[in-house]
Amino acid sequence: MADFDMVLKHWGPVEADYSSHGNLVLTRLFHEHPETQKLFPKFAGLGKGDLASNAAVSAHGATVLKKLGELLKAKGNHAAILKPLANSHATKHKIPINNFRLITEVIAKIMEEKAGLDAAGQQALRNVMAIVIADIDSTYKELGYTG
Ligand code: CUP
Repeated sequence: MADFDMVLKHWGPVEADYSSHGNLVLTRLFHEHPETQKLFPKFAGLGKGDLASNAAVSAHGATVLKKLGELLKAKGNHAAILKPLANSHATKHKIPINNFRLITEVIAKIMEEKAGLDAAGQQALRNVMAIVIADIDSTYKELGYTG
């Protein structure tokens, strides 16, 4: 089975509640990699309990997971989705490329816990994200952003 489909097979539980899963992803990312929290000025001062109940954290987490859902469903034909995203993350949000690798590992773990994504499914997610991240990196380089 294609990598996209292996992940999409377990997408139902994520899609059923993007906000809760999105909050979990960002809260876990900030806990495991505290420096990533500083990339979000709105969230920078929040402790763990505040993060879990913060509507803006849930909203951005939901945005991230919805984007990933769109990318999975595009099955590699994702240039039109990814270009604007890479542009805004380079020029506006200034998110260095390695953060996408960090969030990939967090999403793999959350999907294991909450959606039963097994080891092969987690590898499939890493494979999909490796392509996505390489494409973001190309746009970053075109823009002269060295993140
Ligand atoms: O949208 C958004 O916001 C994004 C999403 C995505 C991209 C790519 C892939 C998948 C998803 N984001 Cu934001 C991202 C990120 C952040 O924010 C942070 C860190 C990392 C990543």
